[in-house]
Amino acid sequence: MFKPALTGVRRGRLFPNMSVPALVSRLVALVTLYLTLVCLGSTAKAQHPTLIQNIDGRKTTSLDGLWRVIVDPYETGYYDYRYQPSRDGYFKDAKPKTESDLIEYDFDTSETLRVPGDWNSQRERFLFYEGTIWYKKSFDYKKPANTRLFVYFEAANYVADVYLNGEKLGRHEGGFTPFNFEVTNLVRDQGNFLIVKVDNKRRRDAVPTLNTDWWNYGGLTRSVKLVETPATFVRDYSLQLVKGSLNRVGGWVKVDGVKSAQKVAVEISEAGITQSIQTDAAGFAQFEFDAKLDLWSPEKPKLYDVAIATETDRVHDRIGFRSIEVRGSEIVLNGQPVFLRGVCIHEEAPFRGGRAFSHEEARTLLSWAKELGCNFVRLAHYPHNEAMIREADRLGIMVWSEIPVYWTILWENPDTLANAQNQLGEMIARDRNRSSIIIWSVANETPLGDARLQFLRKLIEQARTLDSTRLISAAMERHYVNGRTQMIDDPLGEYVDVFGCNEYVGWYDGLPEKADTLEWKTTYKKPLIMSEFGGEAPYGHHGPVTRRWTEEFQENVYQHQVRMLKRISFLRGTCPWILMDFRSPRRPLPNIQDFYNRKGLISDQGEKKKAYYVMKQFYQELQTNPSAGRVP
Ligand code: GCB
Repeated sequence: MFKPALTGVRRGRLFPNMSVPALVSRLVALVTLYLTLVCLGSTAKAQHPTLIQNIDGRKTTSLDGLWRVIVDPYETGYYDYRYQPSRDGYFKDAKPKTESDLIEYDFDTSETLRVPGDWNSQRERFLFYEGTIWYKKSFDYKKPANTRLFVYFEAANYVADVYLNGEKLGRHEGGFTPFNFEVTNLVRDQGNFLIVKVDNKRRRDAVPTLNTDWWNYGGLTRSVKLVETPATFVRDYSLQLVKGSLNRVGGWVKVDGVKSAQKVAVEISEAGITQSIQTDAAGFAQFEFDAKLDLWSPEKPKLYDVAIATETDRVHDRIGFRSIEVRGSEIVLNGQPVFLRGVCIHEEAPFRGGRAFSHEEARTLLSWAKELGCNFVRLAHYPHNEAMIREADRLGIMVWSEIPVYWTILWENPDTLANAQNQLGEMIARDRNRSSIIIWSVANETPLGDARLQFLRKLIEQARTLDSTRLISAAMERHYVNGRTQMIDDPLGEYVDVFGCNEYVGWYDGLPEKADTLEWKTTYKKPLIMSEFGGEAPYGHHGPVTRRWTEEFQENVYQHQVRMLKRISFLRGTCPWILMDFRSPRRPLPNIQDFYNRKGLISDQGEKKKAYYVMKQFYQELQTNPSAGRVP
């Protein structure tokens, strides 16, 4: 949810002939009304039309590093004692003017936290903290004439209220997608202070809702940047192969600024392409052109240098071109059927724990997946940081990306839907030019029902409108029709391109051998990705194969799973749960879990468990013979 603040109230126009005290009191009333509206969650639902595309292709100044923070569990810095939004909140960064002044906070002598970074993993006493922390960063910025300046947040979990120099820029809801605010008219050469209130309290009506099986890492979990652009600049663009084609590129450009109607060139110089287009008065232009390109694939992840040039701006990107389709039960990449050898990954940092955010961590996780034999990853259960997607582009790993519509969302609440739609829109806006992403997934393990179906259909329609080229999926429900047949006939199946299905046969559902007796059926002729399966064992915990929590038990789950998976004729992908152990508040078992979900094939310290090798061998077989052992 992105809500820019109201700005620019001018005395002369709005309040003619008003005395100064009357004017002040009117302004106070207005501000209070506004803050109340923001607090109550006003209904203005912007579709992030303002997100700047390809932030790394821009001139940026990092605001990462140490930020001053104030922990505020009662939100004293936001509400007064009547629980009304306060005019003199911490965002004012007030200082005593005389020695008798009463001000009960001081950012400049408060403790610090690193940004990017969740707070939970930075201080022992914040491990379980869910609430508000205020962040403050001071900076100077000499903005050249004829430029614009934005502050860009790669993500803040979960609600962020943002203020520059005491003025509210806006509020953003949703913990895993980027947002930006323009600060051109507020920034000054010296002494700027950016204050962000970040609140990660879980809410029943939020997305995700109260109940998840992952850690609710709070804070400015990803980088914060100042982005400088020309007065008129390329705000957004899309470039992909047209659906169903291997040699025709389609897309659009959106120019923003006073000179929005102008000539734009789309250049792929390595392929000898320069396409000229003209934007309309709203700054928008669409294009399509023929192009003979080396297609992006896991075997050859070719990326082209693409430039979008206007009279006033030039932005570079690295873009791969590939097609992805479904034909009957096949998933078809660049015209060839493909089996998705995948693994699920949470955005958790190897070795150190906490939310991952860096290219280095992305490379570690994705190279572990490659070593396992993967050509595909499911980035669960929310949009991961952009470095993951950029590295997947480079390494040639196809990606399933999803929003945190997980378990028990409030299907009938229009605000919950708007929130999910906004997060879906922001995910697609950020990553629509990344060739690695082949699937947008709209939900995980959601209970059957009419309200749920209507909710998810709206998300699917939205995803198709925003991006006609990728496949849509969801991890869906299945059920037993007798003790031996697993049936996939979730009504949502009609609307997706590919089924996702999570099953824990051998772990939550019977013992490992149960898998040998099962048959899988579906009422649809669509490909299936087994999007989760597995079992838990801490690395190094050994014992008899029949003893739960041992590596041997986990290995046995995988052995029986693999045999079962090979018998599913419409299976076109597998994503075991999960690459690496991750923190979860739902996993307290002492000496085994200790608040970690231990279903990793690899421990959080990078140690490979026995089950890892079962999966690796299956993927080796599939690499040499994509239909290895599977029934036709
Ligand atoms: C699931 C969920 C996943 C959990 C996993 C588990 O079905 O989709 O988020 O972590 O099971 O380990 O139980």
